[in-house]
Amino acid sequence: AAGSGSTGGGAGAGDKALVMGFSQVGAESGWRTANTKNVQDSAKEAGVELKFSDAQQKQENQIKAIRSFIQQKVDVIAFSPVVETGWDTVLLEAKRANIPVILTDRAVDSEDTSLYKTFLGSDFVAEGKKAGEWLVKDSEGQSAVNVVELQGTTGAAPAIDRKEGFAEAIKAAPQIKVVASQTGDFTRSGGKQVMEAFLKSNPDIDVVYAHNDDMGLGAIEAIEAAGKVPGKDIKIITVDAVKDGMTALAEGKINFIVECSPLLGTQLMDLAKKVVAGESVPERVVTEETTFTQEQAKKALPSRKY
Ligand code: GZL
Repeated sequence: AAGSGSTGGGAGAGDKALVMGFSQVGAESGWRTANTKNVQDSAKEAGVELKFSDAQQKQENQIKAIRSFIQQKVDVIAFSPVVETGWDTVLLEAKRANIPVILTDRAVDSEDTSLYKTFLGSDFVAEGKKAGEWLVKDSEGQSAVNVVELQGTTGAAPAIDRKEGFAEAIKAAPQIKVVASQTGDFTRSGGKQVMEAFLKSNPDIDVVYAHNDDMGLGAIEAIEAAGKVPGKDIKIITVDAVKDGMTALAEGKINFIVECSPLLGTQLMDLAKKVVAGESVPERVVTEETTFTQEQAKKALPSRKY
């Protein structure tokens, strides 16, 4: 639910704990809740006082939260922008208040890059490319491969870029066609509802490309309700590699997952301390991530942290 709270802090007598205002997208997916937990745990470990706000996937709530952090004169603001556009005004207000801003997870399309100090997160185009490249290999020798795409939140950087990367990669195999593409808003219920509609309007679907595990898991429910076998009658490719997705992959209901790490907290706290101390930081810090086949998921599951 929406709300804000404070955790961490108390870096010891004398030196004041760094205060961070963090505006989170929401709690729409397993990735997001893992990311929230990691940011909160990392703040505690780093002795950072965290003022946390959940925007329930609404941009106006994020803008309100950032304005509130400015009023509270926090030392640094970090946020994951739910969509790419519409941030310049509030980021200018933070700049005028001399409060540095760090982008984490998702990006903004502001021309003026002086509005934030750095971007910490994944290369979403690369993630889409990895998904497409796997399908190109898997489709060798097939005459026609019909794909339906479950897009993430409309206007969100991961949705825009994962679509772009996938489309780029599948150009290598003209027999692969995206016959339908619609947003499921990164949620399980959204993925299920859109997949139900796709199944009604497209008789022969071969593959689902879902921009996150949660929509892929929703699609599995719709595919099974239609009497088809997910992973066999209709193959599924997703992005994230959270526990529920990796479990479905190990069971063969999903065929391939591109990892997107939510564990950004430690790097975020380090960057925040450097930025507040006036040290220079890279303008972009990209996270390390890999991909998983069914066999790799079976091996990796026991040691996964989220
Ligand atoms: C990606 C992140 C996306 C995840 C989804 O970094 O922004 O948002 O892929 C989440 O699961 O909802």
